[in-house]
Amino acid sequence: MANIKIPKGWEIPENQVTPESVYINRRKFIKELGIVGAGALSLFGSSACAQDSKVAKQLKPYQTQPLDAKKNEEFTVTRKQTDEIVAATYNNFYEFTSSKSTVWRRVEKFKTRPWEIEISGLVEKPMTLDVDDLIKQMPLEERIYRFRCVETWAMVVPWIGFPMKALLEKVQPKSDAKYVRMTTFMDPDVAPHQNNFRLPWPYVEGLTLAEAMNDLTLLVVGIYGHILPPQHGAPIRLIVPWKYGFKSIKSIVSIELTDKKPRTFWNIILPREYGFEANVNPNVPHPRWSQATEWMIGSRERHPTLIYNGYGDAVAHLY
Ligand SMILES: Nc1nc2c(c(=O)[nH]1)N[C@H]1C(S)=C(S)[C@@H](COP(=O)(O)O)O[C@H]1N2
Ligand SMILES: [Mo]
Repeated sequence: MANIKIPKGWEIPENQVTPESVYINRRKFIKELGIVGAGALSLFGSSACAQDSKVAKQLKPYQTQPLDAKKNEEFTVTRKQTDEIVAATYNNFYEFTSSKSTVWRRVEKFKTRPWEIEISGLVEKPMTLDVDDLIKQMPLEERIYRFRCVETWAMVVPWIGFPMKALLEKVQPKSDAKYVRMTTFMDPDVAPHQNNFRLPWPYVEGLTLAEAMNDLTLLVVGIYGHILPPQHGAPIRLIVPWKYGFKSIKSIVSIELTDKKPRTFWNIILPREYGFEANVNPNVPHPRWSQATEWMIGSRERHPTLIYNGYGDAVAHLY
């Protein structure tokens, strides 16, 4: 697996960020004007607005059901929250496409319910659960986190989820469990890039057990007061806010406790560029670009990157 030749086109989008920012600002503009349906568009005559109305209509199916959860005030940030429409239309979900601004449209056939998640390996109580049964048993809360992609884009969003620790305590890791290995669904009929046999599908990520048990580590089932929409990794995804975004695996079907460090998707593809640990660090440049600064999607804001993405107090002791 380690010798896979990566098609050039696959690598490029990881660093192609500028054109999308222009596109997204237009989306933000529509949101701010409060245009949600085609009717409101009669206010404008231009063809650009006709195009925007099409986008607004297409986005509708992804405006999912409300999901209530108490805000945990311990987890908030001073930086301005990213607009929902911006976060929902700029995604990485390589199973569907490498074009970030189109993921939200290409997930149309992706059925995220019913959905089962299997917890197995070195645990006392292995189990397979329907995701909605799991959600009912878990302590849901809302947390506003910074999020930092390895490509240098960043956002601030309110996730709804529960600490991974709560699930692990339920299945009871055995004393020899050292790592948690998580796997995304596999369905090439729905997710066309999974037909690319040169890539090591399904997407796999991993954490040490200590990282998985850290209070910051969330299993996420909602965002902005809604059920997680497909493009964000419905019905359940990981969020580890002190690590680069690729660690935060989407649409999880399996969580396995192991005693061996798992090989992970990007690490298999480009081991010199994407490590297992992948903690946000302004002082360690990516081999192809600097990590010193980051830009907030949907805006022109640029900020210095923070070590551990600003979460050092909670996680620095792990390293
Ligand atoms: N299964 C899967 N999970 C994934 C990815 C992916 O391509 N497939 N992309 C990762 C990357 S690189 C990032 S930055 C985040 C993006 O999450 P968002 O689209 O919800 O912002 O998801 C991560 N999780
Ligand atoms: Mo990313």
